[in-house]
Amino acid sequence: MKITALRVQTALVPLPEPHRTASGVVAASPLALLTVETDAGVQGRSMLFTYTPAALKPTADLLRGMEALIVGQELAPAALWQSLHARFRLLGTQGLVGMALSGIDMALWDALAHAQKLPMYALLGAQAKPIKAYGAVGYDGVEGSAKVAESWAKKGFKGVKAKIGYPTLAEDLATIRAMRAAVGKDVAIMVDYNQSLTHTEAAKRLHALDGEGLEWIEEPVLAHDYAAFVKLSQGTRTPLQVGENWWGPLDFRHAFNAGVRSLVMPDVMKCGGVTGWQQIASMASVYGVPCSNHLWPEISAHLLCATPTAHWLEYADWWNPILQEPLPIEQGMAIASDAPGSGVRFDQAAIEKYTV
Ligand code: SMN
Ligand code: MG
Repeated sequence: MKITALRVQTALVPLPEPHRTASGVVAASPLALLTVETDAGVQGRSMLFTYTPAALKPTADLLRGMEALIVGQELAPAALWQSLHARFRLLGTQGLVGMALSGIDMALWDALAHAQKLPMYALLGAQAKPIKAYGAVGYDGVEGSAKVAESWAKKGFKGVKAKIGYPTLAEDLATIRAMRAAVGKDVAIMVDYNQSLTHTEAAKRLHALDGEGLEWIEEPVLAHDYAAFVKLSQGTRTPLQVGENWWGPLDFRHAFNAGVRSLVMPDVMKCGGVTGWQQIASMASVYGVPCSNHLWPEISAHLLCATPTAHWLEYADWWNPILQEPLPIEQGMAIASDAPGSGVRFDQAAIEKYTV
Protein backbone atom coordinates (compact mmCIF):
# COMPACT_ATOMS: atom_id res chain seq x y z
CA MET A 1 0.00 0.00 0.00
CA LYS A 2 1.54 3.36 -0.99
CA ILE A 3 1.04 6.85 0.38
CA THR A 4 -0.50 9.20 -2.17
CA ALA A 5 -1.04 12.46 -0.27
CA LEU A 6 -0.77 14.33 3.02
CA ARG A 7 -3.59 16.84 3.53
CA VAL A 8 -3.34 19.47 6.26
CA GLN A 9 -6.17 21.55 7.70
CA THR A 10 -5.77 24.25 10.33
CA ALA A 11 -8.34 25.15 12.95
CA LEU A 12 -8.60 27.27 16.07
CA VAL A 13 -10.89 25.43 18.50
CA PRO A 14 -12.11 27.59 21.40
CA LEU A 15 -11.78 26.24 24.94
CA PRO A 16 -14.87 26.34 27.19
CA GLU A 17 -12.67 28.27 29.63
CA PRO A 18 -9.10 29.59 29.14
CA HIS A 19 -6.72 27.05 30.69
CA ARG A 20 -4.30 28.89 32.98
CA THR A 21 -0.95 27.53 34.13
CA ALA A 22 1.89 29.11 36.09
CA SER A 23 3.70 29.43 32.78
CA GLY A 24 0.99 30.92 30.58
CA VAL A 25 -2.61 30.67 29.42
CA VAL A 26 -4.11 28.52 26.66
CA ALA A 27 -7.20 30.38 25.43
CA ALA A 28 -7.92 28.27 22.34
CA SER A 29 -6.40 25.22 20.64
CA PRO A 30 -4.53 25.94 17.40
CA LEU A 31 -4.71 22.55 15.66
CA ALA A 32 -3.05 21.19 12.54
CA LEU A 33 -5.23 18.30 11.35
CA LEU A 34 -3.44 15.73 9.19
CA THR A 35 -5.00 13.24 6.77
CA VAL A 36 -2.76 10.73 5.00
CA GLU A 37 -4.22 9.21 1.78
CA THR A 38 -3.15 5.87 0.27
CA ASP A 39 -3.58 4.17 -3.11
CA ALA A 40 -5.93 1.63 -1.47
CA GLY A 41 -8.31 4.39 -0.38
CA VAL A 42 -7.36 3.91 3.30
CA GLN A 43 -6.83 7.13 5.26
CA GLY A 44 -4.99 7.96 8.48
CA ARG A 45 -5.52 10.99 10.69
CA SER A 46 -3.74 12.85 13.47
CA MET A 47 -3.81 16.18 15.30
CA LEU A 48 -1.04 18.55 16.28
CA PHE A 49 -1.59 21.15 19.00
CA THR A 50 0.74 24.12 18.45
CA TYR A 51 -0.03 25.85 21.81
CA THR A 52 0.06 29.33 20.22
CA PRO A 53 -1.64 30.51 16.99
CA ALA A 54 1.73 31.98 15.97
CA ALA A 55 3.08 28.44 15.44
CA LEU A 56 0.09 27.07 13.55
CA LYS A 57 0.78 28.25 9.99
CA PRO A 58 4.54 27.51 10.22
CA THR A 59 3.69 23.97 11.39
CA ALA A 60 1.15 23.48 8.60
CA ASP A 61 3.60 24.86 6.00
CA LEU A 62 6.33 22.55 7.32
CA LEU A 63 4.00 19.56 7.01
CA ARG A 64 3.06 20.54 3.44
CA GLY A 65 6.77 20.80 2.66
CA MET A 66 7.29 17.28 4.00
CA GLU A 67 4.54 15.72 1.87
CA ALA A 68 6.94 14.98 -1.01
CA LEU A 69 9.11 12.93 1.39
CA ILE A 70 6.33 10.41 2.04
CA VAL A 71 4.28 10.36 -1.20
CA GLY A 72 5.10 7.21 -3.19
CA GLN A 73 6.50 5.47 -0.09
CA GLU A 74 5.14 2.20 1.30
CA LEU A 75 2.80 2.62 4.29
CA ALA A 76 5.47 1.44 6.78
CA PRO A 77 5.42 3.88 9.72
CA ALA A 78 8.39 2.49 11.67
CA ALA A 79 10.62 2.46 8.58
CA LEU A 80 9.53 5.96 7.57
CA TRP A 81 10.14 7.21 11.13
CA GLN A 82 13.78 6.12 10.80
CA SER A 83 14.29 7.57 7.33
CA LEU A 84 12.58 10.88 8.11
CA HIS A 85 14.50 11.35 11.35
CA ALA A 86 17.74 10.63 9.46
CA ARG A 87 16.68 13.15 6.81
CA PHE A 88 16.28 15.88 9.45
CA ARG A 89 19.35 14.95 11.50
CA LEU A 90 21.24 18.13 10.51
CA LEU A 91 18.31 20.49 11.20
CA GLY A 92 17.34 18.65 14.39
CA THR A 93 14.15 16.81 15.25
CA GLN A 94 12.98 18.91 18.20
CA GLY A 95 10.48 21.79 18.03
CA LEU A 96 8.21 22.18 15.01
CA VAL A 97 10.17 19.59 13.03
CA GLY A 98 9.69 17.04 15.79
CA MET A 99 6.01 17.89 16.05
CA ALA A 100 5.54 17.52 12.27
CA LEU A 101 7.36 14.18 12.20
CA SER A 102 5.23 12.93 15.10
CA GLY A 103 2.04 14.05 13.38
CA ILE A 104 2.99 12.18 10.22
CA ASP A 105 3.91 9.12 12.29
CA MET A 106 0.58 9.13 14.16
CA ALA A 107 -1.38 9.47 10.91
CA LEU A 108 0.59 6.65 9.22
CA TRP A 109 -0.03 4.29 12.16
CA ASP A 110 -3.72 5.24 12.10
CA ALA A 111 -3.82 4.43 8.37
CA LEU A 112 -2.08 1.08 8.97
CA ALA A 113 -4.58 0.21 11.72
CA HIS A 114 -7.45 1.02 9.37
CA ALA A 115 -5.82 -1.02 6.60
CA GLN A 116 -5.57 -4.01 9.00
CA LYS A 117 -9.08 -3.27 10.36
CA LEU A 118 -7.62 -3.25 13.87
CA PRO A 119 -7.83 -0.89 16.84
CA MET A 120 -4.35 0.59 17.33
CA TYR A 121 -3.78 -1.27 20.63
CA ALA A 122 -4.31 -4.57 18.76
CA LEU A 123 -2.05 -3.50 15.89
CA LEU A 124 0.64 -2.94 18.55
CA GLY A 125 0.07 -6.48 19.86
CA ALA A 126 -1.67 -5.39 23.05
CA GLN A 127 -5.06 -6.03 24.57
CA ALA A 128 -7.56 -3.37 25.63
CA LYS A 129 -7.14 -2.39 29.27
CA PRO A 130 -9.11 0.33 31.05
CA ILE A 131 -6.80 3.09 32.32
CA LYS A 132 -7.70 5.21 35.36
CA ALA A 133 -8.28 8.78 34.21
CA TYR A 134 -7.81 12.20 35.78
CA GLY A 135 -9.21 15.56 34.82
CA ALA A 136 -7.39 18.86 34.50
CA VAL A 137 -7.91 21.83 36.79
CA GLY A 138 -6.45 25.17 35.75
CA TYR A 139 -4.54 27.79 37.71
CA ASP A 140 -7.91 28.99 38.90
CA GLY A 141 -7.35 29.98 42.52
CA VAL A 142 -8.58 28.27 45.65
CA GLU A 143 -12.33 28.37 45.01
CA GLY A 144 -12.12 27.95 41.24
CA SER A 145 -9.84 24.93 41.54
CA ALA A 146 -12.03 23.28 44.19
CA LYS A 147 -15.12 23.82 42.01
CA VAL A 148 -13.57 22.28 38.90
CA ALA A 149 -12.06 19.41 40.90
CA GLU A 150 -15.48 18.65 42.37
CA SER A 151 -17.02 18.61 38.88
CA TRP A 152 -14.48 16.01 37.69
CA ALA A 153 -15.09 13.89 40.81
CA LYS A 154 -18.86 14.07 40.27
CA LYS A 155 -18.29 12.71 36.74
CA GLY A 156 -16.58 9.70 38.33
CA PHE A 157 -12.95 10.61 37.59
CA LYS A 158 -10.50 8.94 39.95
CA GLY A 159 -8.04 11.81 39.91
CA VAL A 160 -7.76 15.55 39.41
CA LYS A 161 -4.65 17.59 38.55
CA ALA A 162 -4.33 21.26 39.47
CA LYS A 163 -1.95 23.81 37.99
CA ILE A 164 -0.26 25.54 40.91
CA GLY A 165 2.81 27.72 41.47
CA TYR A 166 0.94 30.65 42.98
CA PRO A 167 2.91 33.64 44.24
CA THR A 168 3.04 32.12 47.71
CA LEU A 169 3.36 28.61 49.12
CA ALA A 170 0.35 29.37 51.29
CA GLU A 171 -1.82 29.74 48.16
CA ASP A 172 -0.54 26.42 46.82
CA LEU A 173 -1.42 24.70 50.07
CA ALA A 174 -4.81 26.41 50.34
CA THR A 175 -5.66 25.28 46.80
CA ILE A 176 -4.68 21.68 47.50
CA ARG A 177 -6.62 21.59 50.77
CA ALA A 178 -9.72 23.14 49.19
CA MET A 179 -9.59 20.52 46.43
CA ARG A 180 -9.17 17.75 49.01
CA ALA A 181 -12.22 19.04 50.89
CA ALA A 182 -14.15 19.11 47.61
CA VAL A 183 -13.26 15.65 46.27
CA GLY A 184 -12.77 13.65 49.45
CA LYS A 185 -10.05 11.12 50.28
CA ASP A 186 -10.74 8.57 47.52
CA VAL A 187 -9.86 10.81 44.58
CA ALA A 188 -6.17 11.25 43.76
CA ILE A 189 -4.84 14.81 43.62
CA MET A 190 -1.87 15.69 41.43
CA VAL A 191 -0.33 19.14 41.11
CA ASP A 192 1.62 20.69 38.25
CA TYR A 193 4.10 23.58 38.56
CA ASN A 194 4.68 23.84 34.80
CA GLN A 195 8.41 24.43 35.26
CA SER A 196 7.82 27.65 37.19
CA LEU A 197 10.06 27.25 40.27
CA THR A 198 13.73 27.91 40.94
CA HIS A 199 15.70 25.10 42.58
CA THR A 200 15.56 26.68 46.02
CA GLU A 201 11.86 27.55 45.82
CA ALA A 202 11.13 24.05 44.56
CA ALA A 203 13.00 22.44 47.46
CA LYS A 204 11.04 24.61 49.92
CA ARG A 205 7.63 24.01 48.36
CA LEU A 206 8.09 20.29 47.73
CA HIS A 207 9.07 19.80 51.35
CA ALA A 208 5.95 21.69 52.48
CA LEU A 209 3.66 19.71 50.13
CA ASP A 210 5.10 16.35 51.14
CA GLY A 211 2.51 15.75 53.81
CA GLU A 212 -0.52 16.48 51.59
CA GLY A 213 -0.89 12.93 50.25
CA LEU A 214 -0.47 14.00 46.62
CA GLU A 215 -0.32 11.42 43.82
CA TRP A 216 2.52 13.42 42.22
CA ILE A 217 4.09 16.83 41.85
CA GLU A 218 4.77 17.68 38.20
CA GLU A 219 7.50 19.72 36.49
CA PRO A 220 8.63 21.78 39.50
CA VAL A 221 11.69 23.09 37.60
CA LEU A 222 12.72 23.44 33.95
CA ALA A 223 11.93 20.20 32.12
CA HIS A 224 15.51 19.60 30.92
CA ASP A 225 17.18 20.27 34.27
CA TYR A 226 17.55 16.55 34.86
CA ALA A 227 20.09 16.90 37.69
CA ALA A 228 17.86 19.26 39.69
CA PHE A 229 14.89 16.98 39.13
CA VAL A 230 16.77 13.93 40.38
CA LYS A 231 18.00 15.84 43.45
CA LEU A 232 14.47 17.06 44.25
CA SER A 233 13.09 13.53 43.79
CA GLN A 234 15.53 12.22 46.36
CA GLY A 235 14.37 14.82 48.86
CA THR A 236 10.62 14.12 48.82
CA ARG A 237 8.35 11.16 49.54
CA THR A 238 5.82 12.42 46.99
CA PRO A 239 6.65 11.09 43.51
CA LEU A 240 7.70 13.71 40.96
CA GLN A 241 6.27 13.64 37.45
CA VAL A 242 7.91 14.91 34.22
CA GLY A 243 8.25 14.26 30.50
CA GLU A 244 5.61 16.21 28.56
CA ASN A 245 8.29 18.59 27.28
CA TRP A 246 10.96 16.02 26.43
CA TRP A 247 11.68 15.68 22.71
CA GLY A 248 11.76 12.14 21.39
CA PRO A 249 13.25 8.96 22.89
CA LEU A 250 16.66 10.67 23.14
CA ASP A 251 15.52 13.11 25.86
CA PHE A 252 14.08 10.19 27.82
CA ARG A 253 17.42 8.40 27.46
CA HIS A 254 19.24 11.48 28.79
CA ALA A 255 16.80 11.60 31.70
CA PHE A 256 17.14 7.94 32.63
CA ASN A 257 20.93 8.22 32.26
CA ALA A 258 20.82 11.21 34.65
CA GLY A 259 19.06 9.03 37.24
CA VAL A 260 15.39 9.95 36.73
CA ARG A 261 13.39 7.06 38.17
CA SER A 262 10.19 8.76 39.38
CA LEU A 263 7.23 9.04 37.00
CA VAL A 264 7.21 9.96 33.29
CA MET A 265 4.52 11.23 30.96
CA PRO A 266 5.45 11.37 27.27
CA ASP A 267 3.49 13.76 25.05
CA VAL A 268 2.75 11.81 21.86
CA MET A 269 3.37 14.93 19.73
CA LYS A 270 6.73 15.80 21.29
CA CYS A 271 7.97 12.28 22.02
CA GLY A 272 8.00 11.07 18.40
CA GLY A 273 4.47 9.84 17.75
CA VAL A 274 3.50 6.18 18.06
CA THR A 275 6.97 4.99 17.08
CA GLY A 276 8.68 7.26 19.58
CA TRP A 277 6.19 6.32 22.28
CA GLN A 278 6.90 2.59 21.84
CA GLN A 279 10.62 3.17 22.34
CA ILE A 280 9.94 5.24 25.46
CA ALA A 281 7.45 2.73 26.86
CA SER A 282 10.16 0.07 26.53
CA MET A 283 12.67 2.26 28.38
CA ALA A 284 10.13 3.01 31.13
CA SER A 285 9.43 -0.71 31.45
CA VAL A 286 13.12 -1.65 31.69
CA TYR A 287 13.69 1.06 34.32
CA GLY A 288 10.46 0.18 36.15
CA VAL A 289 9.10 3.72 35.81
CA PRO A 290 5.32 4.30 35.70
CA CYS A 291 4.30 5.93 32.42
CA SER A 292 1.31 8.24 31.81
CA ASN A 293 0.34 10.45 28.86
CA HIS A 294 0.07 14.18 28.22
CA LEU A 295 -3.09 15.30 26.38
CA TRP A 296 -4.13 13.44 23.16
CA PRO A 297 -6.45 11.15 25.21
CA GLU A 298 -7.86 9.14 22.26
CA ILE A 299 -4.59 7.86 20.80
CA SER A 300 -2.92 7.80 24.24
CA ALA A 301 -5.57 5.37 25.50
CA HIS A 302 -4.40 2.93 22.81
CA LEU A 303 -0.72 3.56 23.48
CA LEU A 304 -1.14 3.05 27.23
CA CYS A 305 -2.70 -0.38 26.51
CA ALA A 306 0.66 -1.25 24.91
CA THR A 307 2.70 0.33 27.74
CA PRO A 308 3.87 -2.22 30.34
CA THR A 309 4.10 0.39 33.14
CA ALA A 310 0.91 2.28 32.16
CA HIS A 311 -0.10 4.50 35.06
CA TRP A 312 -2.71 7.26 34.59
CA LEU A 313 -4.51 8.74 31.56
CA GLU A 314 -4.72 12.52 31.44
CA TYR A 315 -8.16 13.30 30.04
CA ALA A 316 -8.86 16.57 28.23
CA ASP A 317 -12.04 17.38 26.30
CA TRP A 318 -10.49 20.37 24.53
CA TRP A 319 -10.60 18.88 21.03
CA ASN A 320 -13.89 16.99 21.37
CA PRO A 321 -15.72 19.64 19.25
CA ILE A 322 -13.90 18.43 16.10
CA LEU A 323 -13.92 14.68 16.89
CA GLN A 324 -16.60 12.19 15.84
CA GLU A 325 -16.08 9.91 18.85
CA PRO A 326 -14.28 11.49 21.81
CA LEU A 327 -12.69 9.01 24.22
CA PRO A 328 -15.30 7.28 26.40
CA ILE A 329 -14.72 7.43 30.18
CA GLU A 330 -16.71 4.87 32.17
CA GLN A 331 -16.65 5.00 35.99
CA GLY A 332 -13.49 7.06 35.75
CA MET A 333 -11.72 4.61 33.44
CA ALA A 334 -10.56 5.41 29.91
CA ILE A 335 -11.61 2.79 27.37
CA ALA A 336 -9.70 2.70 24.10
CA SER A 337 -12.13 2.28 21.21
CA ASP A 338 -12.23 -1.23 19.66
CA ALA A 339 -13.02 0.34 16.27
CA PRO A 340 -10.19 0.28 13.72
CA GLY A 341 -7.64 3.06 14.09
CA SER A 342 -6.33 5.37 16.82
CA GLY A 343 -9.72 6.71 17.89
CA VAL A 344 -9.07 9.96 16.04
CA ARG A 345 -11.89 10.54 13.53
CA PHE A 346 -12.62 14.11 12.42
CA ASP A 347 -16.04 15.74 12.38
CA GLN A 348 -15.42 17.57 9.13
CA ALA A 349 -18.48 19.83 9.43
CA ALA A 350 -17.26 20.96 12.84
CA ILE A 351 -13.76 21.59 11.50
CA GLU A 352 -15.20 23.90 8.85
CA LYS A 353 -16.63 26.04 11.69
CA TYR A 354 -13.19 26.54 13.24
CA THR A 355 -10.99 26.60 10.14
CA VAL A 356 -8.40 29.40 10.08
C1 SMN B 1 -0.48 21.46 30.32
C2 SMN B 1 0.41 22.27 29.71
C3 SMN B 1 0.05 22.97 28.56
C4 SMN B 1 -1.19 22.86 28.03
C5 SMN B 1 -2.07 22.03 28.66
C6 SMN B 1 -1.72 21.33 29.81
C7 SMN B 1 -0.06 20.74 31.58
C8 SMN B 1 -0.49 19.32 31.71
O1 SMN B 1 1.32 20.83 31.78
O2 SMN B 1 0.29 18.54 32.26
O3 SMN B 1 -1.62 19.00 31.30
MG1 MG C 1 2.06 19.27 32.90
